[in-house]
Parts: sequence; structure tokens; C-alpha cells
Amino acid sequence: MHPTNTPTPTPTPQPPTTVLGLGLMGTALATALIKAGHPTTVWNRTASKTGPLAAQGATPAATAREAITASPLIIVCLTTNADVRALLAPEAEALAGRTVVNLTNGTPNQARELADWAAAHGIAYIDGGIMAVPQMIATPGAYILYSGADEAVFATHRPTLEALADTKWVGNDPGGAALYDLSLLTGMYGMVMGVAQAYALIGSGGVPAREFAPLLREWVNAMTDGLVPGMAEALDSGQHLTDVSSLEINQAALPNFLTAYAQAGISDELFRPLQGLLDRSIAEGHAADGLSRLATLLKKGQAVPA
Ligand code: FVH
Repeated sequence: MHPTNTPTPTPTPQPPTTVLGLGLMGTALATALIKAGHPTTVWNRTASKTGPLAAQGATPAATAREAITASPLIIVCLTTNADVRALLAPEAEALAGRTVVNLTNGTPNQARELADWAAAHGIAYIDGGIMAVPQMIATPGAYILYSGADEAVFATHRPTLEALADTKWVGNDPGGAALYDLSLLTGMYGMVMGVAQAYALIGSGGVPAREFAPLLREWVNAMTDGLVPGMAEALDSGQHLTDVSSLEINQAALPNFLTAYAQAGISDELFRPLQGLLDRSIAEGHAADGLSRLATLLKKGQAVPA
């Protein structure tokens, strides 16, 4: 008997991809692309950061232009969009006919401005918002929001982008991904402020944070589970009257919190603004409404231009 010779399947060639910016996040993105089999060209302002990626198989480029011309898809992840603009502006000619996916944190208007600039130079532009920390890249649960004028361009590159994290397309407004990103992160920062204040207060009583953590986690999760969809329902229906917890009862309770913080020697700088908002809600006749009313009171009318 001769053993059957089964041919080893040849791996499907993956499209070449470039990553500009190798900070914590850019490095994680490039690593994921290399692992997924993409010929990956990397560039960073501080060239030494390309070393570990080169050791994994990436091609380090000496200049941003060299990196750009290596691939049809250019992923950018720098500190700010001002950095992105400064880096890409002199490279418009090299970028023409290619796609830029910008995963740098920024405002919706910054994304729209970059999209306009790109369109004027024949560059396809997709903006993105990463809903993950670097350690979560290419693991379940991580996702990246994308938006841009041309969904077909996104569809072309989607299989490559799936190597980084799940992809969520949020529409043709280039500012859409940043809007979703900042809105989701706003929810996170609100939670961070609440949790930090809770640990500061409980710590003032000598309770170790680790001992308090399970209670706090359970409480925050239970409140979030009810509050997030409940508030959405009230906002979309315009029905803010509540049988859960009125603004009036929250207004009456808040001084207890502020006083307890003061007596414990803890700053109230994160929470004092809530007092002003609750006072205004009552003054404007919303005493019987629920906390969802606060979202409507935060609207200040005309948005400020970029
Ligand atoms: N890290 C995170 O958890 C969050 C998750 C969600 C998305 N954010 C955003 O991602 C952008 C980059 O964040 P990062 O964590 O990678 O940041 P750093 O490790 O500090 O790396 C910054 C890179 O940007 C390069 N850079 C900065 N300015 C310039 C410039 N003018 N020209 C060229 N490159 C520039 C910097 O280069 P170097 O200092 O190493 O030379 C780094 O490569 C950010 O928008 C987060 O909000 C991350």
C-alpha cells in the first residue's frame, strides 16, 4: 500500500496593506494583518517601532511615501486628526487612486473635512472608530465602526478589515463613525466617572476597593441593563413621565451625595454639574419626569461649527 499523496492547500494570497502609525493601537493592527497573512508594510515617525513588526514578517518602509505606494489600502492610526492631516497632505499624489482608512480618534467634522480633502485628490476615504483596546484587536468582542461616502469601496476592503475586528458600517456620512465612536465613549466615560467616585467614597470609610467591587459591578450592570433601553424608549416616544424615579426625588437626594463627598474630603467636581441640571429641569416644569429628560435638557440649540 502506498500512502495517498494529498496536496497541501495553497493559502489564498491576501491583499497587501500598509499601516501608518505604530503606537499601541497601530502595532496591534499591523500584528493582526501579519497574522492573517497580509503582506504588511509599516511606517512610523519613530522608526525604531517598526523593529518588532519586521521580526514578525512586516516590511518596514523608510518613508511614509514608500509605505503608501506599497499597498492599495492604507490604514492610519495616529494621535490626532491634525497629525493625520499633516502626514497625508504632502502625500496626496502618492495616495491618489488608493483607499485611506483612518482609525484615529476625532470629531465628526474632522472626518468630513478629511473626506472632502481626500475626494478633491482622488483618494477614497473611510473613517473608523475602534471600539477596543489594543489587546482586544483580532479577538471576539472587538469591533470597528466605519463610514464614508462610498460603501462599495468599504465592501472591497471589508475582508481585510475583518482581520482587525468585526466591522460595523454606519453609513455614507464620513462623520458617522466618529459620531458613534464618541457617543459610545461618552457612555464609557460617564461610567468611569461614576465608578471612580464610588471607589473614592467607599474608600473614605476604609472599605478596600476589591471588597466593594462585586457589589458595584452588579449594581452598575443592573442599572445599565434597565436604564439604557428605558431612556431610549422615553427619548424616541417623547414620554418622559416616570413611575421609576422622578427628577424631583433625585434633586432632593443629590445634596446628600455632595455633602457626604465634602465630609469625606472627596472632590465633587464630577458630580456638582448634575445639581445644576436637576435644578433647571425642575425650574422648567419637569419635576415628575424621569432621568431621560436630562438628555433633552443637554441640547443647547445651534451646534458649534468645527
Ligand atoms: N489605545 C487605545 O486603547 C485606544 C483605543 C481606541 C482608539 N484609540 C485611538 O487610536 C489612536 C492611536 O492611539 P495609540 O494608543 O496607538 O496611541 P500611541 O501609542 O500614543 O501612538 C500614537 C502614534 O501616533 C504617531 N504620531 C503622533 N503624532 C504624529 C505626527 N505628527 N506624525 C506622524 N506620526 C505621529 C506616534 O508616532 P511616534 O510618537 O511613535 O513617532 C505613534 O505612532 C488615537 O487616536 C487614540 O485615541 C486608541
